[in-house]
Amino acid sequence: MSEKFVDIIAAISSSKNVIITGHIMPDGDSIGSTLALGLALEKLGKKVTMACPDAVPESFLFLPGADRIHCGVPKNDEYDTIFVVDCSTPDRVGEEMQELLNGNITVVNIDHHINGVQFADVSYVDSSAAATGEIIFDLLDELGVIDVDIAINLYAAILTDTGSFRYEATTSLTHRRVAKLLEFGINVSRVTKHLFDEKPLEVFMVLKQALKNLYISKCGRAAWISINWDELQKIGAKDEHTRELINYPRSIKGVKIALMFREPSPGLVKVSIRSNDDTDVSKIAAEFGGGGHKRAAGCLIEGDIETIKEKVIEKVLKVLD
Ligand SMILES: [Mn+2]
Repeated sequence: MSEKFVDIIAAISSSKNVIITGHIMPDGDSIGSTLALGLALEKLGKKVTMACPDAVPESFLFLPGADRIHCGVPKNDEYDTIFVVDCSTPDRVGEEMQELLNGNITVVNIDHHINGVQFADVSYVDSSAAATGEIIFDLLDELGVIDVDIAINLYAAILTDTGSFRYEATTSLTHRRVAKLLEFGINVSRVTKHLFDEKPLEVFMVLKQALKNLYISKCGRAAWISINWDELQKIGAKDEHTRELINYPRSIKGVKIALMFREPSPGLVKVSIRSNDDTDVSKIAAEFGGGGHKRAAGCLIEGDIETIKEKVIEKVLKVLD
């Protein structure tokens, strides 16, 4: 047995009643990692509650076990251990879940973000992993508990966080892990159809609106797109329908830094920042109270979306100079 997971495996061994959660505004890595770990711990005889601070986005509802994910913290339960996946800071689990972290409970954190905060009793952070799903794969592989349902969840986690193996964080190890997952009998075309090729109409309505707000800086090295709360309301779209918008400014030739501004609730602005070269955008996000990875970062800022856009773009242009 390898040394790297001894503390996590000890925490698993001494647990009986566990809760697992990922982050607010969940992505595929957050949901897939929660499910994979949850299904595995159940096979190991634990009482498992899988939770998510926000509702599971529609495109992930096909994942095995997704119907069991509880939105928020289920009340009246006495957990001995909480597993927090894909979260670099405790506030990523949302206010309600964060209260749980402060209680009489063992906190285990498994993550792959850089510059995170140490908030758990047991932490395993590997920023060389392209997805938290890669770390969970190693752990569950070592425990010998992976089956096809768990494999599908890990595959979805890794596929979504690597942009289908297109992002820089993708390594030969990523592919080796996925090769092992496929051996469990994943129906690749079915999974990728659900994840990428079957989009709700709202996604296109949002795109149509947001493209009217696609801009590029004079220097051509920064581009941004945005959609505000009123526009989302008119369409009847949810925040989950906006997640692909960042790809449009990001894929303009010559753009070094791309941004997306959206307003998931009135007066709250989510900024996503992507880097196409060596600029570390997690540093830009950190200046506004956020974080992330070198090439993909974000922050949540309260205030007027137009003012926030101006401020963040000004900072980005300064960094590019
Ligand atoms: Mn992730």
